[in-house]
Amino acid sequence: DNSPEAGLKGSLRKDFFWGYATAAPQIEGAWNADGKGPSTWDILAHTPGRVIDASTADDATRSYDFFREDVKLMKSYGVNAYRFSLSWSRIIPLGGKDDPVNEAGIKFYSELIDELLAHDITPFVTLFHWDVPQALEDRYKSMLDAEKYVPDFVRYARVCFETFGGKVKHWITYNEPGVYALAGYAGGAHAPNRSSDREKYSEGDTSTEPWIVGHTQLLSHAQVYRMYKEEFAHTQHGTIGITLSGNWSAPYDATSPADIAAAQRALEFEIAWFADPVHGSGDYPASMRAQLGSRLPTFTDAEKQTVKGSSDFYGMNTYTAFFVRDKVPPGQPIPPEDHKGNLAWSDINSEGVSRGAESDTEWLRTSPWGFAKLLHWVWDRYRVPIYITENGTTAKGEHVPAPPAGDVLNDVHRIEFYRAYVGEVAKAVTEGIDIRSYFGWTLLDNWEWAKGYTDRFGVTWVDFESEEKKRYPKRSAAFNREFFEHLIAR
Ligand code: GBH
Repeated sequence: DNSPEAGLKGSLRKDFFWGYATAAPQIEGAWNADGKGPSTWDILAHTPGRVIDASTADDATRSYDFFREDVKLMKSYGVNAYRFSLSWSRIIPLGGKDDPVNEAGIKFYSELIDELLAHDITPFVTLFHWDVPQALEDRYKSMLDAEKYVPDFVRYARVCFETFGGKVKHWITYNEPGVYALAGYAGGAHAPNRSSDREKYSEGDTSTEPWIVGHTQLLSHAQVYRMYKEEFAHTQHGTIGITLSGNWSAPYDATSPADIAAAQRALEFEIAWFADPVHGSGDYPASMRAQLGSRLPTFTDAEKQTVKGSSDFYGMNTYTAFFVRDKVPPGQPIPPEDHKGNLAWSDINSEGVSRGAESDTEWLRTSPWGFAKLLHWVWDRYRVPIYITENGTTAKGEHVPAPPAGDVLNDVHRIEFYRAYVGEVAKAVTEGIDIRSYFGWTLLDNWEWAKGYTDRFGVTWVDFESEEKKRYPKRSAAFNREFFEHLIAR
C-alpha cells in the first residue's frame, strides 16, 4: 500500500472515539409531541419568511420515532460513539427552575441512551444546541438576562445529570456559544432573530447583545461545570466541557503585517472569545477589548476563577478556512455593529491560491491545510486534550429531490473531504497533539436551521418526501468506517 494514508495506520489511540454528531432540533421532529414545549427554533420555523425553503422541523428526520433505526444504522457504519443533543423544552417544557419535568421527555432520552449502550456506542451528550425554551424567551428574553437565565440553565443541567449521569460519561454544556450569539443576535437569521438590521428584524442591538449573550453562556457553562465537579463527578466519573466553533483564518497576503494581524484577530474574535476565558487567562482577549471597549462585558475576579479551567477538554467544531484582511483601514472608525473583528474575506489569497474546493454551502470549502494549522494553534495556545465534536461538508449538486438511483450515492466530494480532514487528525496525533475523538457532521441529511432542507450534510441521504424519512447510506459512510478501522490502533 503506497497511499499517503498507509503511514498513518494505527496512529489513533485504542480508546479513540469516533462517530457522528447530530442536534435535537435538526433531527428529532415530534416538535409538540408527548408534552414537549416549543423552543425558539419551533417559533422561528413557524414564522413566514424565516426559513429559506419555508420548511419546518416539525418532522425533520423523525428520529424521535426512528431512533432505534438510527442506532442500527450507526452500528453498521462501525462507529463507537454518538454525539447528540437534548431538547431542553422536551425535558422541561417551560424551561424554568421551578417548572415541572416532562416524564415522556426523560423516557425518550433514557431509551435512546440504553439503545446506544446496548450497541456499544458511547453517548456524548450536548445540553444545549441552540433551542431555548420559548417560555424563557417570553418571560425575560432568556440569555439577555443572566441573573434569571443562569439558575434556569443550571437546574436543567442538574436534572440531566441526576437522570442520565449514571450512564452518560461525556457531557458538553454548550454547542458553539459564539455562533449562537452572532447568528441569533447580530446576523439575525437564527433564533431568536434579533439584530440591528431593521429592514429584516424588529428587535435587537448588534452592537451589544451578542457580547451579553456570549457572557451569559460562559457564566452558566462555568456554574454547570463546577456543579458537576462538586456534586456529580465523584460518583459518576464523567468528563464535561464546552464545544467551540472555530475555523482557520490565514492572512490574505502572507507578507503583510496588517493581514497577519487581521488573521490573528479573526482567530481571537471567533475562538479566543470563549477559549481564553475557559482554557487560558480567564478573560477575553485584548484584541476584543480594544475594539469593543465597554460593550464587551467584564468578569469579576470571582467569576474569572469560576470560568478559568472550566472544561476538561477543548471541544472543537470546525469546517473550513478563510483568507482575511482589514475591512476598515487603520485610523478610520470601526462601526459598533462590526462583530467579527473588522475583517474582509476572500476565497483566494494574494497569490491566487484558493482556500479549497467548493461545496454546496457558500461559506464551506475543503481546506484541510487550515485544519492542520488550527489544531496546532489550539494545542499551542491552550494545551488541553482536544475532542473534535463536529467536522463535515455538503457536496456540490447533492441537493436532488429524488432518492439516489442505484444502491448508494457516490459522494466523492464528501469522501475526499473526510480523507483529507481525518488524515490531518491522524497526522496531528503523530506530531504529539492529544486528540481523543472525531465526530463527523452528520449522521443524516437534516434540517439545516434557517436553510431548511436545502443543505445535505449527512453520510446518509434522507428522502424527506417519504412518510418514514427513508434513509439511504452514502458511500462516505463506508469510507469512514474503513478509514477509522485503518487508523485506530488495535
Ligand atoms: C455547525 O455550525 C452547527 O453546530 C450545526 O448544527 C450545523 O448543522 C453545521 O455546523 C453545518 O452548518 O453565512 O458566511 O455568515 C457551523 C458554524 C457558523 C457555519 C455560521 C455557518 C455562517 C457563515 N456556522 N456560519 S456566513
